[in-house]
Amino acid sequence: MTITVYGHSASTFTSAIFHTLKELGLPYEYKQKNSEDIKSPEYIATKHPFGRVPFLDDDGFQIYESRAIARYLTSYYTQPLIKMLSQLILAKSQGKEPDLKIVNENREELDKTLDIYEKLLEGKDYLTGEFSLADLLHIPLTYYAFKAGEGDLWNKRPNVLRIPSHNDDRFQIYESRAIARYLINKYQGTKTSTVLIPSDVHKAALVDQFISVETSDYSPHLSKLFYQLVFKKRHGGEPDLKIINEAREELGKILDVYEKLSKFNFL
Ligand SMILES: N[C@@H](CCC(=O)N[C@@H](CS)C(=O)NCC(=O)O)C(=O)O
Repeated sequence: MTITVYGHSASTFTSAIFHTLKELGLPYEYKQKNSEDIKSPEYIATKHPFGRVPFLDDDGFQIYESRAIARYLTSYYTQPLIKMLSQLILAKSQGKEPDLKIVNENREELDKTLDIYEKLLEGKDYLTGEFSLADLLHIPLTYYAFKAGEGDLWNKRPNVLRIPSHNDDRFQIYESRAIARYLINKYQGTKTSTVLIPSDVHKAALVDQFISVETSDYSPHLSKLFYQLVFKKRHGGEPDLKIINEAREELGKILDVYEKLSKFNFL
């Protein structure tokens, strides 16, 4: 397993990846990239189409957007859990017999990962010391693991047992994207067959990547246009042409990159 991070030491986005890797205890190689490197046609064509850092290569799997990278790295925890639960919950709910080989292999994998977590969580209640998105992302799957009768994996480790999880009766959450993700994690596959976040770790990471692009590059400019052209007008205000033109210009640049990315019908 070779994880390579392309980044810059002064980049806060890159340091988010360093912290994630350190917390997860994962070894990695680092390549420092300066502002010229990341604007080179080669870097834009083969790594990051927006010409930025950080960028991550995990044994050939490539991904950009720091939040998506961080979430992808935490899937080292969720992957064996997903595979185990796909047998214990999903297969059962479809009237199939769970494949015990898959269950056992992934339980073993998870056991090793939870040993690392047990050490990481020594002397603290949460992964970074305070409750954060990192802990939140662990909640839905861990909750299901307890429901599937696999609670012993957590119960035998006093530090790991503090990962919030086992009861979402009073679970409350805000922020639209986090709510959507929680609902998908909890209900995907139970009501319809539409898959919004694929279980394949690479496909899921790429969905994250584009959710992050949407959050940081696409929606902010579009929101400004919407506010000026629709909301303000509706409430009798005068749209600000300077804001409209700036937002239009910025959005145009982003859509130019999308235009190049659109090989398929969907992102
Ligand atoms: N939303 C991106 C932001 C990445 C970003 O803006 N990185 C900066 C360095 S801190 C960069 O590469 N800037 C060069 C540029 O935008 O031209 C992420 O989270 O990865």
